Amino acid sequence: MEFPILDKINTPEDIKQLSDVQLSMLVKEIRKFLVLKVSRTGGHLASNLGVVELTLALLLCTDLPKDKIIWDVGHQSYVYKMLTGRKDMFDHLREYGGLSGFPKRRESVYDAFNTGHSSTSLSAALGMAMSCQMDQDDRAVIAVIGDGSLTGGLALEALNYASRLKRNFIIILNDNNMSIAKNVGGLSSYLSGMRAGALYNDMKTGVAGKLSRIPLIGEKLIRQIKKTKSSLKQLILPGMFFENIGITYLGPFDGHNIEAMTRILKEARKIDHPVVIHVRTKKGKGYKPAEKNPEKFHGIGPFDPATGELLNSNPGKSYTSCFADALVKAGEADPKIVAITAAMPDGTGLKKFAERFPERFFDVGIAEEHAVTFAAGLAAAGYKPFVAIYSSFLQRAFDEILHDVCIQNLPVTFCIDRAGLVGQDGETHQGIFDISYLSMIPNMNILAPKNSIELADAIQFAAGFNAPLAIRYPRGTADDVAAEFREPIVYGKSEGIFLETDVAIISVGTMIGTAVLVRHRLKEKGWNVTLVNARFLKPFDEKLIDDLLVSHRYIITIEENVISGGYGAEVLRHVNNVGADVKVIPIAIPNMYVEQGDVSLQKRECRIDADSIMERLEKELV
Ligand SMILES: Cc1ncc(C[n+]2csc(CCOP(=O)(O)OP(=O)(O)O)c2C)c(N)n1
Repeated sequence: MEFPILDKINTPEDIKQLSDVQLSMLVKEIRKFLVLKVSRTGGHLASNLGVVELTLALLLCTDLPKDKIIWDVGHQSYVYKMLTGRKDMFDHLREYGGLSGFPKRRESVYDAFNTGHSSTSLSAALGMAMSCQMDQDDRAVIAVIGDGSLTGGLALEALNYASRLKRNFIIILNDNNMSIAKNVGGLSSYLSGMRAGALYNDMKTGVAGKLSRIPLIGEKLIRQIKKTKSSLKQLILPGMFFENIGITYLGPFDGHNIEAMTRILKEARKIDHPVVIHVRTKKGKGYKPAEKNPEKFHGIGPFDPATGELLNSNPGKSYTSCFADALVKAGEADPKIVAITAAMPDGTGLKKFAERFPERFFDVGIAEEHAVTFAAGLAAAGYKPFVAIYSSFLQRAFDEILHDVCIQNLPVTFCIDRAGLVGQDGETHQGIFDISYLSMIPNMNILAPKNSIELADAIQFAAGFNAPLAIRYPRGTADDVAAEFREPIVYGKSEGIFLETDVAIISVGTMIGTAVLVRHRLKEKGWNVTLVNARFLKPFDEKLIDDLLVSHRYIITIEENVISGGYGAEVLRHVNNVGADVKVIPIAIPNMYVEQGDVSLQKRECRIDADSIMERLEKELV
């Protein structure tokens, strides 16, 4: 495929040399390029298709890399990357060692701040703008945030603080009425209200202009209306919310009109305090399948660009889907069961629960902290909340778990999807810290099912359990390794699978597949090998360890979590406490951020795959 104009763009300066005609040709080429490349590698397509013109307008109006542009979440930064010298890296988008799917300071001087989790851009950009204020540096600082990400508490905290800044600071509110799914909540309705109206500036100048021409009372009327807290004022001054908290509001504008956006960006640069430019865009713009189904194309695997059909459309049942079915079943048996998602009804599988029990399902927006304390409130009032959040996003809600759920010992179940290594989204999205950050919290209980059958059993167990409980399970296709072993779940008890002597392997959750393989290889080398499914990581089954200490010389723990604060560390602590002469070999992820790539590569890099474990055991078992 030919990209005659795009091929010549190596820096943002090259864009500034283009004629209007060339610019509109470039827009088309960028969309073609995006669809072509993402169809091969997978990635965040719909959001990028929606910001093509917006990105071009930003590049036309800034002096990069001196000026700073911060992309919220950063999943929509592909166009920006493409136009800032990285288009040749798109064949390796999200691959190990390749182009990151999110902004990365170490990747390019054009990336001002690393992102990946939502709603951070305003705080980070405000910090940069404040530093410019202190240094009397006049560079532009611009944050681009979606209407979904604006529902996050951190973004609202930053908005509250913005008026403290006494210099220019531009917030582009990229409003497509979507988070991953349809956006939710009062703020979203507020934006919709503005979206439905005529373009603000026309209206403002139109109405105010007409009123001011009324002799004697015209100006007074305008002042009066500006003071009135009525819906009329909202009609005339959309963006009142922003204006009232000290941020000038401009918009809404058509985010697909480069000329209009460059004009308003230049105007906005002249304002000596924070300003929000509200632009309307269409998620998936220019590619029919994505326009029709922006949720599917938010983050997508490789697909056929001609039809939009996924290439690997039958990967088998996922853990997410097993969880979803089990929760619907539990919900049928107990009307007090409610389900909560933070803007990910599809990703967490809760869509099924929502369809079956719409009145017992809550999508709270990208608001993990609120989701957890909201669940605590429901639990305190007698309901049985299941909060489904990805492991890495739940990091946000640490204090809410500790302070609002666990101190009161409330029966909230945390369904932690994407626990373990997640692949292409890389270091910001790895679910490798949850065992550590949860197991330190008193009253928290943690269950790691070994396969999808046990995951369903765990959900059933949770339905009858009356305290905080976290159930962790990974991304991807459900595994039924060791399906023939299905001991009923007993609180705080591990599950013995093969009971022998000498060497004991204790496997955590779905690392059972690796553990079975390692056991097999050790047995081939003549070792007697016990295999245990840890199942409950908290409370920790001390009795099991004490029993193993009697007849084993080695205890190997295998988990997909960082070593610090993990299950193996707990076993080590216990063995040290009882003073047994048994060597503990904890196999876990080193304390590091694991980069993007295939999960199997990541496992090798972390040395938690069967081959690496065997290499280590050959040295350690004597
Ligand atoms: C803390 C956190 N929770 C959830 C996500 C998953 N997530 C990635 S993008 C996204 C939607 C963002 O919506 P919006 O900001 O409107 O951007 P759009 O994709 O619509 O352009 C969500 C929920 C995340 N990245 N970070």
